[in-house]
Amino acid sequence: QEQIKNPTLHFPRDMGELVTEKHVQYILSVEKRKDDFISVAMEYLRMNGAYWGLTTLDLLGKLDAVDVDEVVSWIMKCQHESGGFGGNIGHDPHILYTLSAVQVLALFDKLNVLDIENVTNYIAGLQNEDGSFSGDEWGEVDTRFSYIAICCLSILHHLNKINVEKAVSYIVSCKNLDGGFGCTPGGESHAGQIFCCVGALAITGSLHHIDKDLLGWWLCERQVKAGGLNGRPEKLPDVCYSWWVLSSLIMIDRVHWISKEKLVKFILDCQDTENGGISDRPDDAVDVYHTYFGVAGLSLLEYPGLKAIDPAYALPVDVINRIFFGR
Ligand code: GRG
Ligand code: ZN
Repeated sequence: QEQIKNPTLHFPRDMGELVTEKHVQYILSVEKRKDDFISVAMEYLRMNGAYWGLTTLDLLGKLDAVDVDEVVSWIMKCQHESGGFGGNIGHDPHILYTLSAVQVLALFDKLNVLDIENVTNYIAGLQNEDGSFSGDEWGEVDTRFSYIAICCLSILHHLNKINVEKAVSYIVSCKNLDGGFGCTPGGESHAGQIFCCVGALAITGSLHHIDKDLLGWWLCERQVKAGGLNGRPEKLPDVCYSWWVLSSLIMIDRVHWISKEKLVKFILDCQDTENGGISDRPDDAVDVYHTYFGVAGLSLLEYPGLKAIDPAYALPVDVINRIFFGR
């Protein structure tokens, strides 16, 4: 049987293939369709949606299909005087949207439009006495926000504005006996939360706090018979865990504990091969979120023709190299 050459992976022709051009058209059509029902219902997520859609385009090698100035000027209109960004123009700032705004500007090599002091002061101001982070002025605490703060400040070269040692010890206090992490101390292990904690520990050079074999075991047990990954025991597989679980396995160097071939097949089976886009499970409706995580997962799996993505920063490796090595 004909195989595409790859030193570690075999992609049999009958596995189906990534319909790249259809996905590009799908993302571009969603970006334009701003006032249909779903877009209105999801309006508060527009900044995250921009990150998912534009990162997907970049991984597919088609970022040049969008108008950079239009995107950058819209992003800057979403910034609040506090330095944080809202999900859309006129919305309250939140750390979630602030990371997406910074990530999109990084994709376009436009971080220079930012008032870095203002943005980094906003993020640093969300750190609490115990080292944890709140998501906004209302105070909800979650390890998601620890990851976001650390990722964002690292991209902006301002990790020194927070107490990194306390931030790390708070994350470690959310570690469970099964090797995983929850959203607050004692919270149940969940793959999304594990990505956040492992990512934050990776960025701060603190992975020694993780029992890699124990966590690797929990993570590789997320692969179900059909090849997809779930987010917790007994749950259904979902394409987005191809990101949350797989990136974590890569960061702790245990990715060889799952079947990459079976996972590739599961993701490809979730494509709408006619109209583009990827869904959470085969035959469900597609959305930009799962399209991003499907393509990002395939990138982590070294699927041919895709840009490589960094498992900790969730940005293309060439963007990360530009930020940290100036090339
Ligand atoms: C830059 C990639 C990136 C992320 C930014 C927001 C964030 C940081 C991370 C979110 C991590 C997280 C908690 C992801 C999980 C999302 C999800 C699918 C939740 C659903 O969980 P359940 O348990 O659903 O309700 P299932 O049925 O899948 O268990
Ligand atoms: Zn999902």
